Amino acid sequence: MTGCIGKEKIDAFRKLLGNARKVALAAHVHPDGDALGCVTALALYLKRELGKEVVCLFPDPLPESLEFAKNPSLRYLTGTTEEADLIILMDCNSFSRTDVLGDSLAASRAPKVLIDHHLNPAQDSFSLVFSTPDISSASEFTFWILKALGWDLKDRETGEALLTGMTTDTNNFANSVFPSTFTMASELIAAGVDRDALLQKIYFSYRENRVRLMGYMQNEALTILPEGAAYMILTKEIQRRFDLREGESEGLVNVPLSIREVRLSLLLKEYEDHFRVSLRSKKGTSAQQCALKFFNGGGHENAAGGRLYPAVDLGGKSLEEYVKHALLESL
Ligand SMILES: [Mn+2]
Repeated sequence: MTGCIGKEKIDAFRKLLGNARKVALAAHVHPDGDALGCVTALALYLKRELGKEVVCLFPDPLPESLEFAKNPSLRYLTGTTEEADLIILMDCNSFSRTDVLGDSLAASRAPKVLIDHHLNPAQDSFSLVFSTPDISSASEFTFWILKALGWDLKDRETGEALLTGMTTDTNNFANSVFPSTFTMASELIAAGVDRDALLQKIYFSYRENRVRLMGYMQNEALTILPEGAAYMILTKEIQRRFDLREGESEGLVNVPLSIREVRLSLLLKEYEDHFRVSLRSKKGTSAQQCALKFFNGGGHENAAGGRLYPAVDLGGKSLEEYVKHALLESL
C-alpha cells in the first residue's frame, strides 16, 4: 500500500502545496462519508498545519445524516467552484464524477492532484496522482499521505474525519479492509479519537422513518431470484410515503446479501428521469462488471453503482425484465 505513496510523490506534493496560497478540495457527486471525511481531514491539515486558505467543494448537498461530520472551521460550498492555486480531487477517479463542477475544475489552470482508491484514474488530467484500489477508502489513503507529510496525529478533529470516512466506506470494517486499515484505526484511537462516539453519530442517530422504510422494503419490495441475486425498487411513491431524505436509504442494498444464496444485490432508487443504481456482491461475483455493462456506471469489485435511464436504456424490456436480465447475466 505505502508503495503507491513513495518519497518522490510526497516531495512533489509538498512542492505543489508550497507554491499554493489557496487550495480547493473537491469530491464526487452524491457525497458519502468517505468523500466528506477525506476532504475535511486534508482541508484541516492544510489550514491548521500549513496555514493555507482552503475551500471544500461538493457538487450537491451532503445528506443530513452526515452533517455532524462537517467541521465548523471550514468553508463548504455546494454546486459552485472558486478560483484556487491548487485543486485536489478526492475519492473519485475523474472530474466528470464531480458533475456540475467538473468542467470548470478541469478547465482551471491551477495544478491538479488526485487522491483516490477507484480503478482507472484519469491520469492525464492531473499533475500528480495518488491512486490504488488496494486500500479501504480515500480517507485511509489520506491518513497515510498525511503521515508521510509529517502529520503528528495530534489534531483530534482531523483524526475523527479520517476515521469517519474509513468506517463508513468499509461499512464498519465489513468490506475492503486491509492490514493497513486496522493499523490506521489503531493509531487514531491511540491518538485519542473516540470511536464509540463516532459510531453513535454514524449508526445510531437515524430517524424512525428510516427503520420503518427498511422493514417495508424487505417485506414488500424485495425480489429474490433463485439463481442467486436480489433486487429492490425504491420508487418515488415509497420515498414520499416514508418522507425519505437523501442518504436515508444508505445501507439498504447490503441487506439481501445476508441471505446465504444471494451473491448479488441491486437497489434502484427513482429520481426524476432516472434510477440511481447501487450494487453489492459477494467475493467471486462482480458488482462492478454488472454496473459497467448494464447501468452506465462502475466502482469497486464488490460495491458499485450507476444510473439507469428508462427512456433510453431498456431496449424494449420492462424495467423489471431489464433488471432481471442484467442480474442473471452478471452471476
Ligand atoms: Mn470512497
